[in-house]
Amino acid sequence: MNPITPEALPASRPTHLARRLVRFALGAVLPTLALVVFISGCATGPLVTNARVEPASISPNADGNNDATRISYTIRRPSDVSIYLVDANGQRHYFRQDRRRAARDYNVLWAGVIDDRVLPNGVYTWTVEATDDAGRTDKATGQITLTDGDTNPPQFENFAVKPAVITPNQDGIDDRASITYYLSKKVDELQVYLLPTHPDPDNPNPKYPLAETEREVKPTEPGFHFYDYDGGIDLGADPPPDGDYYVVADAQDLAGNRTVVTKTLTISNGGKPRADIVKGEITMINPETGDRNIPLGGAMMFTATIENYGNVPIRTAGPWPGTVYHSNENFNTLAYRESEKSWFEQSGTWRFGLNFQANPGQDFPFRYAVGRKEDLRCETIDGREQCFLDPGKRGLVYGTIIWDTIPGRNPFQMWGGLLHEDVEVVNNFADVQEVKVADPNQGN
Ligand SMILES: [Ca+2]
Ligand SMILES: [Ca+2]
Repeated sequence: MNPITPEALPASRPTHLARRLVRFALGAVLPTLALVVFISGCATGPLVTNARVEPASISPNADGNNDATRISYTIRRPSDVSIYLVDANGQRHYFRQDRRRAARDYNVLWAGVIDDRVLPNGVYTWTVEATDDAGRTDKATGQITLTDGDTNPPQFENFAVKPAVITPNQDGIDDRASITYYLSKKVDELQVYLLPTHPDPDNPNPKYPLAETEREVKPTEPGFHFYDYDGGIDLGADPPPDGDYYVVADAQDLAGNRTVVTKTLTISNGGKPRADIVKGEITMINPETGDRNIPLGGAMMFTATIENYGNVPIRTAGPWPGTVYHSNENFNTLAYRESEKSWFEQSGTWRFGLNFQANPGQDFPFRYAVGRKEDLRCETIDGREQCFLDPGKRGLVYGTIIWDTIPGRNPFQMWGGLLHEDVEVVNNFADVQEVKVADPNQGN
């Protein structure tokens, strides 16, 4: 048996248009299956028979009325088959070109679309042409009229990707790209994704789809659209591998007009930053006595080691190891006093901090860079010095707190934390220890 076989549809993915066409095709084809006849391989006679295009007039505008026509034909010997339309200027528009076809009946729907565009209104001559292995060519022709076609393709106006290079590693510098455009009309299907400019041949699905930032305008509706792209890292995913990508925006309207636009985006130093306090250990002592009883006005020293065990640099900033805090100060008051803006809280910066029980003010008031300058790599970025603890490196942190006030609770618990500012406290409540400030008025 050689059942009538719908050809593969032109769209590369199951669009609304395709789904409608398939339903239409099945409805038309199934009742005829009972009438299928055997077609034997004929060595002679016409190659193409029974060629028809019905209806002979369509209005490809997705209004549900006469949007598509059915092209049916019989191939009687294995052939290379082309189907094309010739417009009033004599130009050919190929629907199929040199497709290898076995001997049998064929049946395919056509909605007026060639190369992702609805053809302009007009009268066209259709041709089904076949060439067999002996080089003999045969063809059938007829006319089809297109009226009221939707020939207005969707447009991505002002399509922009900024910046052109991102480093999605949550360090607060170039972590995200904004992708924006104005979509000119309602569409049926829309995708925005990253595609490597040099895809790995072993990777069958190299696309990285982008989710639009939620707004009132639905992704398929006309209007301004916005993607805030961080490589997926804020949701815990690893970003795509470092390299060059196309940002592809691809839309298809209901009539089948399809528009694809691209810009380039480079990803470098991408990855989830990973660092911790080595062994979770923090040494806190009164340097005079070696314990944690501090006379009022006395010093408590601490040391800790931070390790970057991830694959991307982590960014840090002062106050630098060795800094002395008075107990009523915090990193903000030091930043004001020293006129050093980089010491204020900064998105994406990593710092080691100390916090204590019943602390009435700023969380983790005593903050420090995650290493000494000699542990770090520093460079000037956009006119400012930025320092990084590179993957595999350790940073030494130490400092002094002068307890010249008595906390509301005494003795009190004190602990460290590794702060990834505006992202998370990576290791809160590290090495909780009891500290006591001796109040001379209470005789202890
Ligand atoms: Ca129509
Ligand atoms: Ca970055």
